[in-house]
Amino acid sequence: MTITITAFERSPDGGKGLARDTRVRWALEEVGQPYEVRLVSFAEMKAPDHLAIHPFGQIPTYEEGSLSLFETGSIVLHLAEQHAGLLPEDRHARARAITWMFAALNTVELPILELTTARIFEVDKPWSEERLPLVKDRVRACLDKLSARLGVADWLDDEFSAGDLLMVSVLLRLRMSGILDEYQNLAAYVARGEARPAYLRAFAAQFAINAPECL
Ligand code: GTB
Repeated sequence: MTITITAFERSPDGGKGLARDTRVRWALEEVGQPYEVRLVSFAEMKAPDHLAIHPFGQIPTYEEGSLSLFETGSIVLHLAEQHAGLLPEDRHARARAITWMFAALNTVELPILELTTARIFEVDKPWSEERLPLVKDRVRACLDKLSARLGVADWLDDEFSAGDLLMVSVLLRLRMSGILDEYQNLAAYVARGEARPAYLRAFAAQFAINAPECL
C-alpha cells in the first residue's frame, strides 16, 4: 500500500532538515519503506482537506490506505511497530526504547523549543537579553543529565532505536545555538545519527525540495 506523507512546500529552514517531516522520512528510510510526499503550502495546511487529516493544520501527516495519522512521534512509533529496524524484539528493551521516544519529545525537546522561541521570535522584546541566559541554562540542565546517561555509549540503550532517531532529531535543533558543542559525547552522538545511510537519504530528499535556489 502506498505511504504518503506531507511536508512544507518550502521549509522556512531552507533545507537544514529541521522541519519534522525529516524525522518521518528518516524512520521510513530506516525500515526500508518507499513513500510519496505531498507538498503543502501554509494556506493548504489550514484548509479543510488537510485539517481532516491534521486537526491542528500542520505537517507532517501520514496516510496508508484507510489509515491517516498526525503527530511525528505517533507516526514514527507506528512505523517502528509495523516494520523491523527501529524497535528491539525483547519486550523490556522495546519498552525502554519507546520511553526514550517520549523522553525526546516530552522532556528534551521542550526547553529546546523554548530556546528557539527566545532566539528567533522574542529577540526584539525588551526583556529578551535578560531571559535568554535563563532559557539556555534550562537547556543545559537537561543536557547535563542526558550527557551523563549516554556516557561513552553509541546509543541510548544498546542498539540504535526509534528513541535515538527522535533524540538525535531533537538535538539537531540546537546546533545553531552552539550549545550542542559544549557536550562532546552528545555532539558525537548526533554526528553518529547523521552519518546513518537512512538519515543521509532522508536529508537529501528534503534538501532537494528546500535548498535555496542559489545553490
Ligand atoms: N507536535 C507536532 C508533531 O510532532 O508532529 C508538531 C508539528 C509541527 O510543529 N509542525 C510544524 C508546522 O506544521 C512544522 S515542523 N508548522 C506550521 C504551522 O503550525 O502553521 C516545525 C518547524 C518549522 C520550521 C522549522 N524551521 O524553519 O527551521 C523547523 C521546525
